[in-house]
Amino acid sequence: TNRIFSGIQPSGDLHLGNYLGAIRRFVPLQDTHECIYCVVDMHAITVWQDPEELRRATRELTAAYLAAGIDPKRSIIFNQSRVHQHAELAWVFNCVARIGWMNRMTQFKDKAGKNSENVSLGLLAYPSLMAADILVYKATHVPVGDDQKQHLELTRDIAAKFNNDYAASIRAEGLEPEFFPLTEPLIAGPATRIMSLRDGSKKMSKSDPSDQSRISLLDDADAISKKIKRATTDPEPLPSEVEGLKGRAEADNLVGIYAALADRTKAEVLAEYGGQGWGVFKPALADLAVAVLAPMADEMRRLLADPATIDGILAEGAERARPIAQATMKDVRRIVGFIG
Ligand code: AQP
Repeated sequence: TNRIFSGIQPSGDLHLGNYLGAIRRFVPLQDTHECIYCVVDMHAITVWQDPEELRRATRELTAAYLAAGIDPKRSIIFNQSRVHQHAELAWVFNCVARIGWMNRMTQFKDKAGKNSENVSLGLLAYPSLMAADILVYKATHVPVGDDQKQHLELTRDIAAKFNNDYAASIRAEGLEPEFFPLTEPLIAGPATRIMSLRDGSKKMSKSDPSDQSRISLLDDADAISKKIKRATTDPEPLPSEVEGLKGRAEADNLVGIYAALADRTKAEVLAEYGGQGWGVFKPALADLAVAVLAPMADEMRRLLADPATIDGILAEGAERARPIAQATMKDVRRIVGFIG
């Protein structure tokens, strides 16, 4: 069977990049795969989160999943901390993975910066927990943004090393030699990396201190329009061909956002807007963004008005996820040699 797992951290305001690069892509996969979509609250606390804010962000992300069209009857939606097997398997993986592997992760280097001695141990071990999230369900595919590819490769390395280190025990227990699958990425279409509105060389991110750098999923029409109008650009008009976007990171980003929101290619967008200035293109982009995002924001607000229902959906999702995770951990305990 084909099983998908993916997760997003409730670590701040969800933004257009999270939507176009992740959430929106989760929806059609429900037609072809068994899907597990997680709110990875344990990942979020690798950097300090205010507890009340963590609860708010957990509900907001759940509301975004639902408003985008993820159906909690067909797919499993839950928050990670509720299914304890994630943490349990992550510990085993901490003992399988090597510190050197973790030190090589570019996201760790970016997030830790120069201060790498004084970030949480959890931030370094993050990919090990991510591997546990995926492999505790033996997921075959993970839809990831291009920024998460390196972590998924590490997940495969951990699976392979576990299968190899414990090969004799896996055989003795009568289990499949490829006990953990080598999970494949699901390659995304174009515009999977949305860049900051202030700086075309940085990705749009929840943790960017500038609110102007991102379009948040709960921004109202006015805020969306203002942010797009103020977005950094060069003074040149739009080129007529995709080639002309080379070396123009900001222009490339805005055209990419338009294309993704309109479900068209950049070439098609440029065929329409090539030669036009920003005074024409930015208002058109703002209108399009509002048309796509406003209905979703309305639905998110409606859902968030009733937090008990959201919490109930997460609880039910966890009830469905847990037996799958328990079955894997039961085997893992025997494979590793734990009694009981
Ligand atoms: N700018 C982006 N463009 C496209 N996709 C993106 N994703 C994140 N930023 C962009 C995708 O959204 C999912 C969320 O991942 P995450 O919550 O685990 O954290 P992240 O990738 O570190 O995302 P953020 O928003 O930048 O959060 P912070 O600032 O906390 O690090 C992933 O599928 C990711 O690919």
